[in-house]
Amino acid sequence: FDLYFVSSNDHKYLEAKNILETFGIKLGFLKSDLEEIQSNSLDDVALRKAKDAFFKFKKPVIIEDDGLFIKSLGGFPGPYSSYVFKTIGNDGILNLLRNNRQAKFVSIITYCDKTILQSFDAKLDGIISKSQKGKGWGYDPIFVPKNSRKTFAEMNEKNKLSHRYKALKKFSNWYLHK
Ligand code: ITT
Ligand code: NA
Repeated sequence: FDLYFVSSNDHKYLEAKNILETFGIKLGFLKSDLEEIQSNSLDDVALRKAKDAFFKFKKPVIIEDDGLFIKSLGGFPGPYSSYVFKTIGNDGILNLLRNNRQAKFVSIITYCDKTILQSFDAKLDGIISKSQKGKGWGYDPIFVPKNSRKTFAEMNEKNKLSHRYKALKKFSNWYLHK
């Protein structure tokens, strides 16, 4: 492989691999738990993760940092999405919400090699469903993207419209012409 995805999360890798395949890019996997700095900025977390990943493996890498931002909760869990999922989980989130259910998913893809450090971000607006629907990983059973009636977990076309798809599309345009 010319390019590797460094992450502890198999689901993220499999989706990224499938998405990049559609752009003609083959993506290897280096499964690794990168230490995440505590920061209110997803960008800072992503830059740091990418530098650590390159330093560790000395190969061209991309990493991804995601966050689910819920409007009525002031953007919570945002940069703490991973921790919040592991602690209160989807039921915990559902218990915090009332009428305003607006949310967005943000993805930052950061590329790092010997000379380049470059980020690509994208967001996808949506709402948090009233209950968990469908079988999926992470927040998929509670996130309903804009213009859809299904949660990510219930749909087949997630990889054609997700926050991950949008950020990887930007990355591909750059990577293939770099
Ligand atoms: P890394 O090792 O790559 O950091 P992670 O699972 O910790 O893996 P993030 O910090 O980027 O990944 O993700 C924040 C949280 O958001 C995490 O709990 C994920 O399960 C969840 N998440 C990210 N993308 C998602 C998606 O497409 N669908 C559902 N949940 C998602
Ligand atoms: Na993480």
